[in-house]
Amino acid sequence: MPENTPASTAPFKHAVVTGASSGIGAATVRKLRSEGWSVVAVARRAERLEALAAETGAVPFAADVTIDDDVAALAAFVAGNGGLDTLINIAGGARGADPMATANNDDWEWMFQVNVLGTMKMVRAFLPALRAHGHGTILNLTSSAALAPYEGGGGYNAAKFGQKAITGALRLEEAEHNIRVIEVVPGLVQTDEFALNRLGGDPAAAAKVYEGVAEPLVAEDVADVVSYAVGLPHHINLDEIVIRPVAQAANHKLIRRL
Ligand code: 8X3
Repeated sequence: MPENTPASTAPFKHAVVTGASSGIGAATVRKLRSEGWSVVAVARRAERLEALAAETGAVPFAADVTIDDDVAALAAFVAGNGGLDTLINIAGGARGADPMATANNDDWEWMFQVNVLGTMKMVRAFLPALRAHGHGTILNLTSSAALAPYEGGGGYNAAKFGQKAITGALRLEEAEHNIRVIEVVPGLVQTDEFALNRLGGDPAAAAKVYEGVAEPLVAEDVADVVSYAVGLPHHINLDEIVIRPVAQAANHKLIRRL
């Protein structure tokens, strides 16, 4: 950066990416690194982060976004390692596909913790640095489950509707601080862990989610869109990007060729 360029107006390209141990988070770290970003990769599973760091040159930091002390330690670490201009909240997920009649308290609480409270805690911790930077970006990964409820989706729908709501509030609150807030809203994405985690680790049940779908999205498809959105000139805000496979014309219309 030229010496006379104020830090607050310079392109910076320092990102923090959560959910980095697998799936869309890991693919996003790979994509951003390939485009020259500095990345702090965050997830609970340290060994996976170490492998990703060795592969990509990202800086690993093991933390649980739902734990206040972890988030505070992460914020201090980032502040001491070059700061950030872009926060990418990918940590999240679904547990269970029960109807309301048999809803499981623990599953619902976990989904609210990681999708809603985890996003809030990360945003709250990093807003001071993003405001100080002057051209901050926050990207939250929600889901098409935030657009329409479906049977067996109640807990996940509620968590993702909630995460969508806080993303909207944040955009309104932070515009005056020149922080753009992007929401990426994926539909069916075939990853190693999403359906497996949701369905109690049952690989056959997880495979059925994608059965007969010619080309579900993969993590790299979403990572491409994430990196495009955060790489645009800062005055352009893609507020809300819905990304689905062609075979999924809507939540309720998924073409399976069986
Ligand atoms: C995942 C999309 O269709 O399983 O976030 O709710 S869906």
